[in-house]
Amino acid sequence: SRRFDVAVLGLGAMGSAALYQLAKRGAAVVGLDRFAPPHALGSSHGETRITRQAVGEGSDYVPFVTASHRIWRALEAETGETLLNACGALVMAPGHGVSSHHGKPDFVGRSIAAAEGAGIAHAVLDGAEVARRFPQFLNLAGDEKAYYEPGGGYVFPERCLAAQLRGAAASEAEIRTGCAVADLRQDGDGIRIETADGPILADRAVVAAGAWTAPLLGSPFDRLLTVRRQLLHWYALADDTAYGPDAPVFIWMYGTTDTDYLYGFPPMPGDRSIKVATEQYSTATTADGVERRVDPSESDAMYRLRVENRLAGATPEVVRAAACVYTVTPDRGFIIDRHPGMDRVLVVSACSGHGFKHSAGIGEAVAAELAGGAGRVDLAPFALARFG
Ligand code: PYC
Repeated sequence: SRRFDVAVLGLGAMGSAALYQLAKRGAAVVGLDRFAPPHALGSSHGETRITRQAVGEGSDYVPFVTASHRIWRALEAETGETLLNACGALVMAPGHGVSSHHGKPDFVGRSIAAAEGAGIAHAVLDGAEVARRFPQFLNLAGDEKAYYEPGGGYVFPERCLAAQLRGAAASEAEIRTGCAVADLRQDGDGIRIETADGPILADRAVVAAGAWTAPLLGSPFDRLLTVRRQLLHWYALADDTAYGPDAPVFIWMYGTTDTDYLYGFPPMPGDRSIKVATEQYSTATTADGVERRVDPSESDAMYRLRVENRLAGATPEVVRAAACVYTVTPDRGFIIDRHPGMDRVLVVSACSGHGFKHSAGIGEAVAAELAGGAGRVDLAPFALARFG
C-alpha cells in the first residue's frame, strides 16, 4: 500500500493546521480523525475562541499566535471568509484579587510584560477607564488593573479548521474521517498505524489527538494529562446597547480566588446573546466518557454565580450551551515533543485550554520541523523533559 511522508492523527485545531502546512510544502500526507471534523466532540468547537498576542501564559508562545494571525489573514484573503475578528481583548483583575489565570500569578502584569517585550500595541487601564470605555462590565470594584490589546479578539475555530482541511485537500492531502486509530508503532525506519480499515504506513507521524492522546499512547501521557469537562453558555441579552463595535473579548478575574473568574465574547453581529464561560480543574473525565449534555441547572448556576450583575443586559435565558474538554498538563503548558520511545512521532498535545489562538502557527512550526522551510520555532519550552 501507499506509504506517506507524514500521517497526522487527530484533525482538530493542531492536526488540521499541521496537515495544511505539511501538504502546502509538498509532503505526501494523510490526516486521520475518528469523527468528521470540524465536530463538537473535542476541544475545537463552540463558535469562538479568544485570541491575544501578549500571552500571559509565557512569552515563548508569542511566535505561535503571531504566526497564527498572519496565516488566518492569508486564509481569509484566499477564501473570502472571516476567520478572525480583532474586536480587542481585555484582561482584568481588581487590585485586591488574585489575578491568577491558567496557573500563572499576576496574569495582568504578565500580559503587560509580554506586550512590552514583543512590542505589541496595548494600553493599561484602571477601573475608571474600563467603566468609561466598556459599559458592559457592571459592579467593578474600582481598583481594577486591566490590560487592553486592540489587536486581540476572537477567531472562529470551526471555520479555521474547515479552511485548513480544504487547503490541505487542495494540496493533495488524503483525509480519512471516521477512522479511529487502534495502535501506532515505530517499525525500524517507519511508522505503522493500525485502523479498522487496515494499516497505514508513514515515515513519520504527528499525534494531535487532544483528549485521545493518553488512551492512544499510554505512558507517560496517561500520567501527565488530565481531561477536564468545561461548559460554554450563551445567554440572551434583554438590551445590547452596552455592546458597541468596540466591545472586547474579556478575561475577568473578579474575585479573590482563581475560580472567581469569567471570560466571554461580545455578541456576534446580528445576534442578541453573549457567550461566557469559566473553567474548572477539580473534576476529571475522559475523552469518551465525558457528559456532553449541559444540564439547565448548570447554566442556571453559572448565571446566578457569575453573570448576573456583572454583564449588562444579560438574562438567565439560555440560548445555547455546550460542553467541551480541556486536556491539561501538570504545569498547564503545552507538550510539543518527540515521543520518548518513538523518535519518528511528534506529539502535539496537550494544550491545556489555551491552544486555539496558537494552532495555525503551531501547524507551521510542526511542518517546518518535519519538512523544513520557514516558520521554525524553538520547541524546547514545550518539551516533555520538564516533567522529569
Ligand atoms: O486562552 O484566552 C484564552 C482562554 C480564556 C479562557 C480559556 N482560554
